[in-house]
Amino acid sequence: HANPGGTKQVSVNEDIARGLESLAKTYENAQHKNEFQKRSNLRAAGIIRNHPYRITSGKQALKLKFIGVNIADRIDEIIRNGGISDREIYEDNTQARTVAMFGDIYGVGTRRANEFWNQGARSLDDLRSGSWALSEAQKMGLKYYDDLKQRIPRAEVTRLFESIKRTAEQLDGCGDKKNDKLCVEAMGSYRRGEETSGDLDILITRDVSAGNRRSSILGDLITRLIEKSIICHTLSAPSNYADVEAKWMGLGRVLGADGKPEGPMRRIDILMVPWENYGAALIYFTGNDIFNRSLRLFARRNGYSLNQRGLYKGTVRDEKGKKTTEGVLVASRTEQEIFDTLNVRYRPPHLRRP
Ligand code: DCP
Ligand code: MG
Ligand code: MN
Repeated sequence: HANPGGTKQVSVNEDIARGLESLAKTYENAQHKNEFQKRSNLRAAGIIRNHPYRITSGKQALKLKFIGVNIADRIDEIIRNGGISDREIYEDNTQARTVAMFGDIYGVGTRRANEFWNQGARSLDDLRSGSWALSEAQKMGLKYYDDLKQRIPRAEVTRLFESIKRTAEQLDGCGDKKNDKLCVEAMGSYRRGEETSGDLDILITRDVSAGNRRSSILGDLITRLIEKSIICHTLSAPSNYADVEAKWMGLGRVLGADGKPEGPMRRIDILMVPWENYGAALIYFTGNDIFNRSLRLFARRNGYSLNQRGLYKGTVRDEKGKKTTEGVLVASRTEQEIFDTLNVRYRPPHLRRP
């Protein structure tokens, strides 16, 4: 046994553990925090410190639980240089920050962000020049990087929403007078009453209860919004604008008093749903996502299944939890109906947190 007396003793791997801890600290100090990297370095430091025998190489450390190739490389460096140098800390810090910045580009995930780094990109301007394989959404994300990073003040969400709602109601047969009532609501963080929003989420349905038309207005609405230059780019269009359920995602901004675009570019999501599913869509699109997950879990534990279209009873799932039978729709028209059926008290949007 390496520590026969059982007394507290400095680990035979103390230098390696300290090196990994100092690396973990750089992640903590990084402008973009990288919790995952920080925690994996700290966990590795603990494991190495408690290992009873001297670790002499990264390869040897790889055999230990929770030590991966990145940490193993670090261990080799520490052993080689007797610690982590300031230069290494700086380089590590820069990589973590840059990869996090790439990951903040709309449409870029962690994997792609790391690929950009490995392919030599070191700045947003590097990505803007050169021949990178970028999707249309990523190009827009890059172009409006600074705009899209900012949250939208509530007053601006209101203005943008009102201008879109007005445009919708001006469409043929959509005005209140024509008895073809259109419901246009601002959703997400805005409906929950938050002071700022990451984007503007809009839910639209057509009240068909008085025999009105069911048809979608989404295609016409987007066309009109582009003509008015409220909408500037489409990031994702529905496969068929005429579907009664369809989602559009894109970019737009408020117009000034002179009718000219004003202020930063903003993300806009518009969801058109059938009247029958309106309540379930309201719950889904109001969120937040954690509240949704817990309500869905609650439904499931009580023999139901809840999604953005409705609440179902008698859903059958296989061992993996995958649905094999959808079940029977029991509530979907209003939020109240869904809460009542689940036998939970109605929760107003501003309290929809887990
Ligand atoms: N939603 C969800 N699960 C997801 C994404 C979204 O349940 N994976 C639902 C809940 C969200 C709503 O859609 O509240 C709107 O999505 P947003 O991403 O726009 O999130 P929020 O509007 O809540 O926040 P933000 O202010 O950042 O836009
Ligand atoms: Mg939102
Ligand atoms: Mn959204």
